[in-house]
Amino acid sequence: MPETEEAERTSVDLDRDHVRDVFQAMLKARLLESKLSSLYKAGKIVGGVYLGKGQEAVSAALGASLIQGRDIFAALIRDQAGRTAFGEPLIDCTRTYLGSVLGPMKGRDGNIHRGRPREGMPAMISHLGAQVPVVGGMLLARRLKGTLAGVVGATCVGDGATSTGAFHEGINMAAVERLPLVVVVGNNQFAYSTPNDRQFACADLLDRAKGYGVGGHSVDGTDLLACVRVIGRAVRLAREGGGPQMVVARLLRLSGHGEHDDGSYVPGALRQSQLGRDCLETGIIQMIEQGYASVDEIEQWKNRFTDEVQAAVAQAQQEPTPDPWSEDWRACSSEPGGGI
Ligand SMILES: Cc1ncc(C[n+]2csc(CCOP(=O)(O)OP(=O)(O)O)c2C)c(N)n1
Repeated sequence: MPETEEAERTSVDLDRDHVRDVFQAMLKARLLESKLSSLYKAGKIVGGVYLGKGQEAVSAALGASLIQGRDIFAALIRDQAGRTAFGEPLIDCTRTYLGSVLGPMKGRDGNIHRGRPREGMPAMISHLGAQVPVVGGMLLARRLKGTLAGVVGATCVGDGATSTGAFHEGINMAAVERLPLVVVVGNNQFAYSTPNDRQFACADLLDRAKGYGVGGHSVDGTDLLACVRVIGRAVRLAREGGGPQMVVARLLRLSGHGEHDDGSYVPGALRQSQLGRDCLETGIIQMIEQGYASVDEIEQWKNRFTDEVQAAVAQAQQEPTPDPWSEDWRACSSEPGGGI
C-alpha cells in the first residue's frame, strides 16, 4: 500500500482541538456561502459567486495546518473554509462581496479576489495555477532575507489548473529550490464543464508530482479525518525540510462552477458515487461517532455561526461603497517616468 494511503487510513490519534477547529471552519464556511448564494440570487451581489461546497474538508484541513502570522496561504475560489481556518474574519468576505469601501480591497475588486498580503494571504489571482509561482516566489524572497526557517507556503488549485504552464513552471522551480511549498489539488472531476478524461492523459494527477520530484499524497477529499491526517502530514513534511509536497484530493464539487451554473453536465451516477459524498455530512458523523463533538455542541456552533454570518452581512450592507469622485487610485503611475 502506498505510504500516503496508509497515512489516510491510520488510526493515529489526532489532536482534538485541531479537528474541532477544522470542522468549525467547514461549518462556518458552508453557512456563509449559502448566505452568499441567496444574496446572489436576490441580485444583491455584483459579479460572480463561487462556492467551495463539497471541498470544505480539504480546504479547512489545509488552512488549519498553517500557522497564522508565519505561513503563507494563497486561497483560490473553493477556499472559503481554508480562509476561515487560517483566520480571515467573515467581515473581510462580506465586505468584499458587497463592495464596502472598508473591506480589504476597499470595494475596488470583486468577491474572491481578496487577500491581506502582509498577513500571509496574497490576494487571489484568477488565472489558473498562477498562485503556485507566486507562493514559490514569496518563499524564495524569505530565503533571501534569511526568514524562511520553519515557514510553509501553500495554495490550492483545481484539476484543470494542473494543466497550465504556470502550475508546471511553479512546481518545477519549487522542486529545484526545495522550497517548503504545499500544493493541494482539489480534483473535483471537472474544470468548468470539462471532465478529467478531456483534460489529461496520465493515469493519476499524482504522476505529475513524481515527474517533478516532489512528494505526492492522495486523499479522499470527502473524508474529514483523512484530510486532517494526510494534508497535515504534507504540511509537516514541507516544514521539516522535505521540499515541495503535492496532495491530490478526490471529490466532486457540490455546486456549479459558480452560482450562475447549474452543473447539469455532472452525471447523476457520479453524484451518487463515493466522490459525491458531502464532506460536511460525513464530517458530522465522524465528529459525533469518534467523540470529537456532541450533537448539542454542533447545534450550538451552527446557531452561533448563523448569527455571526447574519451580523457580518448586515454590517457590510450598511457601509459605503467607493465614491469614484474621491478615489485617487489609478492603474498607471502618474509619477514622472512611472507610467507605461
Ligand atoms: C489561465 C486561465 N484560463 C482560463 C480561465 C477561466 N477559468 C476560470 S476557472 C476555470 C476552470 C477551473 O477548473 P479547475 O482548475 O479544475 O478548478 P475548479 O473550478 O474545478 O475548482 C476556467 C477555465 C482562467 N481563470 N485562467
